[in-house]
Amino acid sequence: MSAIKLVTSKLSPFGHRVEMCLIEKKISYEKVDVDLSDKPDWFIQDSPLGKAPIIYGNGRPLFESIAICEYLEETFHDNPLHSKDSYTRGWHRGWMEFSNGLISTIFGIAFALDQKALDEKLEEARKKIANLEKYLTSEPFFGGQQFSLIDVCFATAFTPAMVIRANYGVEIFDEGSRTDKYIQNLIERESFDKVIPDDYDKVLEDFLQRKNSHLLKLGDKS
Ligand SMILES: N[C@@H](CCC(=O)N[C@@H](CS)C(=O)NCC(=O)O)C(=O)O
Repeated sequence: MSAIKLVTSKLSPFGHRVEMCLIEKKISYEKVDVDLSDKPDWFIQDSPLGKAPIIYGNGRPLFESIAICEYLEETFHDNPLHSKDSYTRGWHRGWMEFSNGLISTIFGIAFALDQKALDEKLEEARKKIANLEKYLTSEPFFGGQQFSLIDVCFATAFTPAMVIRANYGVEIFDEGSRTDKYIQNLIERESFDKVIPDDYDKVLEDFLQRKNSHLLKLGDKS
């Protein structure tokens, strides 16, 4: 039997974050995807904020992806994803919060209904990424050689940005930049490959259609 049951949705970067953490830490889990546009009653009952992901482990369902990842890290000691140094952990936790803001801005690009809204969100994203770029001074990962929770957060935060760039031609970060190289290092991770569904592009496109996203008007994706 799996130690953890993860309830998420196929497109959720927060769910991808938790699943990547589970894989990196080699924790056995089972996964259930829910349709967030038609939430089942049990999900509404169990998720206090009505959001995915949640996990079932040892007691009441846990919610909020960072709280979940921190729980996993504190409980399953093998394959640590946090530095032993408390100051570094604090630094990384600050950047984890930054990654949440980045996700919301990147999804703002996806939600934009016209060119003006898209340009505004794009400028916001590029400012945030320029800020990150200043601190990307180690390789191959955020903290150097050790792959950490903050790398999980950035890998999964940037996934929609990569697909938006590839399929809709919107450059959220510059090719060849430190951010670009950093993301390349992250996506080579086996755990990343495992959590991003094969039909991610299609799921994102369906989502953009439901939201009437301006991105779909930006040209032929073939
Ligand atoms: N802060 C939350 C964010 C979770 C979140 O926004 N999940 C989205 C999917 S990516 C969701 O469930 N949206 C459905 C809704 O808000 O109704 C976390 O880190 O878990």
